[in-house]
Amino acid sequence: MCPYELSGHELAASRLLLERVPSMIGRTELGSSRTADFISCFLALTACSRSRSAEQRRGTTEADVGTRPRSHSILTFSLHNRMRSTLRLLTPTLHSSPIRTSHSLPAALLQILRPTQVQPFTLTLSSAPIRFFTSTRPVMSSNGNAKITEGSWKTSIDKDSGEFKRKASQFRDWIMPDGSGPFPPAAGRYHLYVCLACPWAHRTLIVRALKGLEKVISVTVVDWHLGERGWTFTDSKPKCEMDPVHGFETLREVYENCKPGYDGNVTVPVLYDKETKKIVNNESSEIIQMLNNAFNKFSATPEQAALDLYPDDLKKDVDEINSWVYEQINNGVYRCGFARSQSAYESAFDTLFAALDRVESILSKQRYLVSNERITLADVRLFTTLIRFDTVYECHFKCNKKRISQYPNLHNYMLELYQNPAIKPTIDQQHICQHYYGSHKTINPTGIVAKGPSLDIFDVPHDRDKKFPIKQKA
Ligand SMILES: N[C@@H](CCC(=O)N[C@@H](CS)C(=O)NCC(=O)O)C(=O)O
Repeated sequence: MCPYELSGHELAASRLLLERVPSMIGRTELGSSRTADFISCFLALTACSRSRSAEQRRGTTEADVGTRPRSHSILTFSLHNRMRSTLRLLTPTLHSSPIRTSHSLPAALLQILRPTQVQPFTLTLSSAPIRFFTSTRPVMSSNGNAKITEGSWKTSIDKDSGEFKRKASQFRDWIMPDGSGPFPPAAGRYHLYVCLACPWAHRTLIVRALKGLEKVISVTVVDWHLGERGWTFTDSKPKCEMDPVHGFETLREVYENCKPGYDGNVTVPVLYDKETKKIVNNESSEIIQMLNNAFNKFSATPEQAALDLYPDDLKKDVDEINSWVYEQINNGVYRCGFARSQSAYESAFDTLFAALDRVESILSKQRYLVSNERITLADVRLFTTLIRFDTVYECHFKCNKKRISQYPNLHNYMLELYQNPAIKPTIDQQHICQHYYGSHKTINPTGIVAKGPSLDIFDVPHDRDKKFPIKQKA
């Protein structure tokens, strides 16, 4: 045990490294627990420069990082062998980084980790328990895994600015198209837990339908009401059912059954493996990539198998569009709705409507977001926000500068996607309205559900085929 101050050099290196986390997460070479691997590497890097001699002595990378005497925070971790090879690969980053200022831990950790949306409990590694202690009380889960239950990590609202900050998902395993890894593609093995109101879960239902995987991946729809117990199962509301896999009453139990002591957010969608009884992934942006390319041999038709919503030649453009559409539109409506200060709300509002103008401009020149010919994951991701906009976000989240129906191209684009025979059945207005107006008591204390128009208003002809006819391949 040799606690020490994290130096400016180490912090700067860590920050540099973490800036690269979002782009690294999508890559396969870091193994199945990519986020965990990466964060472990970050921690290792911060510690390694000081503990190299200890490493040599013990034959393992093991270090204690902390600040004293002010916060008495001690971070203890061990690194298993798989991490060590990655670490070696990344070590040059540490040495080439500039020296900046010194911070105290955990404030420094928060500062570094928060912009990347990586939560501290992503540190959890089954074979390498990580412990985190604070000066006030040790925080340990029952299985010895790391978690931080104090401070701003627990809340989605920034205390100073009143801004809403979405937390990162924690289950990030992958179903590989080639069958490698612990979760090979298979028909009937995987299950989706979704809420029909949730735009993130909706993405997964749309891709499942477009790819013809309805008979391959089963689905359970949770109760639209998000109450004190989180997501619950019911069989007394349309399209909902009790948990068919375990018979649990709440989704939290599914998380806890998979990871005892889990105390993070219990969110939908969840991609679940009925065979190993593990949550594979709870991050919609990754689940849709898996549905897009891992299950092609099980698609209902050859056309659906061939459909690629994230083709190699467009990947870069899809990623680029997603990066700002996510932050400014998908999450932007939530940043308006959940803001706790006028300035946070107005800033999110201005950003949102500037981004909608930007999308409108793109769609005035081509049929879909990244291509005139092909729908991609970028369209799926934008659509789930658009379809909720005029009926929920405008009123409930105060996104009321303009309606989508006032943007000619965006509106017609939305109509086209809405009328797609695979997409239409995935939309449920009752679930959408009941959930938002009924569940967010801080925004709508009466729980009165705005009656609004029915979705029939979207059953009018759109102009996209006339405006941007798709050239048939010879
Ligand atoms: N990053 C996640 C976000 C999922 C998410 O936040 N889902 C919301 C429903 S719209 C949820 O389950 N919230 C429950 C909670 O926060 O307690 C994803 O895209 O999968």
